[in-house]
Amino acid sequence: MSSLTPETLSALEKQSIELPSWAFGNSGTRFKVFGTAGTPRDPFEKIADAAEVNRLTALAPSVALHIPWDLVDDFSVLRRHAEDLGVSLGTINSNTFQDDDYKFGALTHEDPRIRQKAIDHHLECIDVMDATGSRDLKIWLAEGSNYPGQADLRGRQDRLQESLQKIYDRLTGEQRLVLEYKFFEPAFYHTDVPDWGTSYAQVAALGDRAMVCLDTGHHAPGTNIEFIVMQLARLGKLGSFDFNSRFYADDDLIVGAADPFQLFRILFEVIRGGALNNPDVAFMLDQCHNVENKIAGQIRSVLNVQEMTARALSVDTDALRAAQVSGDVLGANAVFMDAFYTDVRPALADWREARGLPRDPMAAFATSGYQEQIEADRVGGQQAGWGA
Ligand code: PSV
Ligand code: MN
Repeated sequence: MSSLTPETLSALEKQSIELPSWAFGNSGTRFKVFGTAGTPRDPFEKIADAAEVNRLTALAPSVALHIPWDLVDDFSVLRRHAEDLGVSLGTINSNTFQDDDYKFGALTHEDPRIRQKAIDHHLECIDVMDATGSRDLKIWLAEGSNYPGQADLRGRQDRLQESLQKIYDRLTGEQRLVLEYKFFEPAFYHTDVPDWGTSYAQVAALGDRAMVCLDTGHHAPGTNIEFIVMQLARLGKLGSFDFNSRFYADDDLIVGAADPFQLFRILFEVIRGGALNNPDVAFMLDQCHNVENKIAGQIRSVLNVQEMTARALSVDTDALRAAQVSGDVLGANAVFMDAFYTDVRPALADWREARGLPRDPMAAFATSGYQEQIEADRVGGQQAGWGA
């Protein structure tokens, strides 16, 4: 007997989490990027690995691309390749953090030539979106300064608005712009989009199809992230999530690994705010697997999100509400914690089996032979990674 209600199972069946193409490439720290056997050499192979995650979990039907890392001659070919493997091409991520011209900023730069170059890059990303059928352009900016007095904070904010407006004006149809924030790194004194409020102010000035992207790893320790989720959902500006975990800074570790209870609390507010399975809110991973197997790391990640969603859906909201209204502090907390502590894993395994999926997708991947096959096949060429 499943401990999950039919309503919970029907919500879980609709859940989808987009995978980042860069999760399948090599990554590391500023000290070392480790190569691993079987790592994709091009976007086609990255998509094949992402499709394997989806085949075993039915949770990850789309793949986000990063430009220029994932540039190909003909995106209609890449799109067909993805569709043949049962996945689609998702969010397009721009990159203004790997060019010498952007040392002092891109969309905020003092020099109009460099600003225009950065704007043009985003317009090219929208051309890619036209070809891939992607809806969202996700912008994360590495811009800021390291020393007090180094930069004109106000001028940069104004230029950012102007640049974003030019990008936004190029969007057509259903296309959207989602602006990510991050409180520091690579700039350490000030960052031009450091928090949800700044992202909100910038996108609100653009229009309805500009939204905020909340990367769970981009907050100071102790930040109540679920409060931000609630507020953005309430304001209708929660465009997307980048899920990951952090222990110290922007670690890009497996979602739910550092603090599963935080993930539970975030998903509770997602559900409360009507954002679960809401087409206006994209759920993505933004992770790098430096030392663990990349495909298994992505499988573990989507399963963690699924598991915490199942727990958050299990909160007895009537009992919670009654306790809240009557001022029963500990009663309300107990209702909340009961759901968090409920082990839904056996029920999820039964449910997967009933749908023709592996009970344990991690074990299924380990015995599938897929990893051995890509290690044998992917010999030679240059493994994908930062800048590749
Ligand atoms: C850098 O912090 C980052 O992880 C951002 O979160 C972006 O989403 C990602 O890189 C891809 O550009
Ligand atoms: Mn991110």
